[in-house]
Amino acid sequence: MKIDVVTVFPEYLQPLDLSLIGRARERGMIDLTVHDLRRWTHDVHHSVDGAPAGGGAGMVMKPQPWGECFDELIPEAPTGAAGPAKPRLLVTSPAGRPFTQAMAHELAAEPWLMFACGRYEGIDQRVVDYAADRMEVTEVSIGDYVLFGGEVAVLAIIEAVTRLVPGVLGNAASLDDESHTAGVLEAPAYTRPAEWRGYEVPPVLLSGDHGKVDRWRREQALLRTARARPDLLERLDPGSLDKRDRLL
Ligand code: 6GU
Repeated sequence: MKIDVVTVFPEYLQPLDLSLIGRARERGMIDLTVHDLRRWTHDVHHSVDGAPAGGGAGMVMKPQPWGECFDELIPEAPTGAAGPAKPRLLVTSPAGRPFTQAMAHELAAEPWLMFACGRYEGIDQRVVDYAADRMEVTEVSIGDYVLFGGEVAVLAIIEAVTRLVPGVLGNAASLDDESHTAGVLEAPAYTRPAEWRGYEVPPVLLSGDHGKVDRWRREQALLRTARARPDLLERLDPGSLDKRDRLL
């Protein structure tokens, strides 16, 4: 998978050199490049923003550097070489479509993702409209709160997406029952020792009875979901319920 990130703060994306994503990049499974938007400015101050049309507080990212960035990074016509002609463009915005595990799966199937990190009061809307006439564009948000800019959102999205790319995660089985894949949250986890500061690992987990362990985990998962995310239980597909599930 090819990933480009365009930002005015490339240093913000340094964590992508670390850990599992760094390893996936070294192994060639993820081809990720971070670009400084100021590379496509021409004035001495490398300015990327301007006052909002119509007035108001804050600054808006101006279209010119974004346009020249797209011109350079995205070929106008297929070159005939291998690889996709156009990326799927993700523009970060608190006004975007909510990012979910389902969208992570959708993005993990794309051959080329490009992230445009919005800063200040956002990017001039014509950048989005221009791109949408030429490629698939999704404005995306990671939750109902406001960040200074999209960089942290892009870190979260890239982490959620790349761990679904085959070969990136060491143990693919850990993708199966995790929180949000099954529509309910995961049961709590424990490890050794069996007793710690007077707190015990639930004895069923040490019983060796896999059937009982599965049933306990299922009940804990439903209980946890009812407490922390009742909205998820309401949206649960009745077909995913087991006849032994007792909904509280
Ligand atoms: Cl993607 N960007 C910004 N600036 N704030 C956000 C967000 C994105 N998602 C939630 N809040």
